[in-house]
Amino acid sequence: MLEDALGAVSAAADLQELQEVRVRYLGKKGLLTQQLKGLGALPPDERREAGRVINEHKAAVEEAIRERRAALERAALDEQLAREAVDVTLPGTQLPQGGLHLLTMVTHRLLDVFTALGYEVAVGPELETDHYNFESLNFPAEHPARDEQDTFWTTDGRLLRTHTSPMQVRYMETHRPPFKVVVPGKVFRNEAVDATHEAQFHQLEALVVGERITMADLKGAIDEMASALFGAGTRTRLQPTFFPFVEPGAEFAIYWTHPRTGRQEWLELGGCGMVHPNVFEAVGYEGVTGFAFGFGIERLALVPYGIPDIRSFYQGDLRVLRQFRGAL
Ligand code: YSA
Repeated sequence: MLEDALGAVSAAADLQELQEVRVRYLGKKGLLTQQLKGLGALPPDERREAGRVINEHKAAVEEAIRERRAALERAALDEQLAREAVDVTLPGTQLPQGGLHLLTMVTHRLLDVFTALGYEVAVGPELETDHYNFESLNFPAEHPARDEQDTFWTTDGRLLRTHTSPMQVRYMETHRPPFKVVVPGKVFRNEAVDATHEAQFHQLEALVVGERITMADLKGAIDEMASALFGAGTRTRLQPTFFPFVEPGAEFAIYWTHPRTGRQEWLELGGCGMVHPNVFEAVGYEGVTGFAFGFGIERLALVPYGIPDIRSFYQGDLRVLRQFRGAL
């Protein structure tokens, strides 16, 4: 029986089988247990020797089971470790890396230029009121200049701002001069979309107010920006034009070398002028003057990088966007 028991123990292929062998020999009704129980039936002189032998066998079977269990558990653990092994020296999975959109990079670059010149940066709401977008900027209702900025209206009578200029008034309402501030942001126009016009685009607005701010300061600020962006000594020009919230008003352009054609040409950027007295009156400012300018950021990004169509900024085509990764 001992041989059978030891053979069964070493043949047990897993812990479940080993448990069955243990029950078969050492359980309450197990074969060795039965033998022990049968000792009482033996004559007293045989009982002691038989008891010793059975107990020895029992201990041997218990020991064999303990060893087999340890071996099976070790094998199971080894197998699990092998199955779940991780090779920490293998190269990791490459995650796709995003990048900043060209317009974001150009905006950051512009903000760097202006903050270095001491300008503060402010942002304002894209959903505006008629008051801030037009009325307070000296566009009364029915003023023909409103036609130039056709607008998306909401059903509650508000509108998507058509330019960043409303922030001039919002900023002046909450700050006292002197100050220099720039406002980047998204603007919207109800326009026929083509290669140079989008219904949604970005502008950067600058506003400087103080005691003796002049048109020469305006020209100087535009010159500084042009030199920072396109190199020292870059020429700029102002040409008279009309915006209701400035007097005098002008369009401004930068003379630069087109990187693709190599030709020197004027790049029209946006509008500018001296803040109109009616605008100062609307915010309760007295005894100060100021200048402002605003321009399209897409325009500034389109031409230098030779992008033929403004719509490519918003189509999300990675083949286009990837070309400008780290461009600035
Ligand atoms: C004028 C005087 C100031 O003291 C301050 C700001 C201004 C600018 C004024 N708020 C304005 O929006 N003028 S604008 O209608 O001529 O637009 C300025 C620039 O925005 C344009 O020169 C152009 O670069 C860009 N822009 C206009 N419509 C656009 C557009 N860019 C893309 N798509 C459109 N639909």
